[in-house]
Amino acid sequence: SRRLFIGVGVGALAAPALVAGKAQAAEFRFKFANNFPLGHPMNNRMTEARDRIAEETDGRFMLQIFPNNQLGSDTDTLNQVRSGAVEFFTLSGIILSSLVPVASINGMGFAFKDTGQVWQAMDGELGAYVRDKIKASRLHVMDHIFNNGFRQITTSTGPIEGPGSLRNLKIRVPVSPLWTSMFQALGCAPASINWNEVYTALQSGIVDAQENPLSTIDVGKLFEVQKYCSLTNHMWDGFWMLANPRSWDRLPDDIKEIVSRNFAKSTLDQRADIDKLNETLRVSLEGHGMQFNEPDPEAIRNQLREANFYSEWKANYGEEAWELLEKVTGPLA
Ligand code: X2X
Repeated sequence: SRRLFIGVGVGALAAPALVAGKAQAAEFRFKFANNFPLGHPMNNRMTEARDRIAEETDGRFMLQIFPNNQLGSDTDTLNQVRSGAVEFFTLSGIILSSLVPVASINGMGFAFKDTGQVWQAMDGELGAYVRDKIKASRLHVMDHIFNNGFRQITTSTGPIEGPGSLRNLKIRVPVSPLWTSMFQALGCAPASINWNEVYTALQSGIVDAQENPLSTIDVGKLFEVQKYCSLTNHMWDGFWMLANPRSWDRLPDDIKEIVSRNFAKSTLDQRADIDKLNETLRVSLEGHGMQFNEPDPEAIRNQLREANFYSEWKANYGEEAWELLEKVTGPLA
């Protein structure tokens, strides 16, 4: 019968085991795009969310995961989630700031002491403030931010021992005014490059350095093209789960609730996975030949103070946002 045939095509990407018995195409098929390969905790945990949601909605809602910038660079995919070509997209708040200026505030240099402070701010008033601004920019955003982690500097040329090593360093930074401003204040020559071009840019020597959390250095195999890793912990970065607002609003309330709850669970699971990786990956990266050092962060931070970096960004974000940040971190400048 016809019913049997319809069932065959359903769910190549979307939880085949759970829907194999269903003779009905999903009512809602939403794409989720992101910049990490399969095997990264964000994709592992979102795969679990996909399967739980398929089961709880009885196959009505199917998530299709497009990893590894398959649908385009981060800059391109931001346009796609705005237009509705993609329904969900995870993007660093710091990159999102090209559209929503205050969204980079979690990346303020040397602001958070540890991830405890990060969650206090991002699950608290500061995160709520940022999400309101994102929603006012005609994007929907889920309540919890994924973990990328504290960022470290890698180079092919030599370790970062202090502010002097940063002078004229040709370093890749993601496409974002905060990143460019911060590394200029540190005396570097930053180049804005999307993540999907970073490996090639390092390999071909367009830049000599980049900065990312250890889990991202590892998943991007940057140890193949970078020798030194300096543990600067210079900023914390995370990913907001953005949704096209028209697509989101089309969902019935019961499905919205199931999706929100399962995304939230997977986000909290992913945070813990990443914290663990960032704590333990040093040894494995050393095994790949990387050399680590731990420069004094205060000396680098002083360079930012002297360049008036903090007062400039306080003025950019405004008093209200800055106060919410300092409420958690203490005075920054
Ligand atoms: O582009 C980067 O460096 C990355 C992967 O960390 C982000 O998505 C911000």
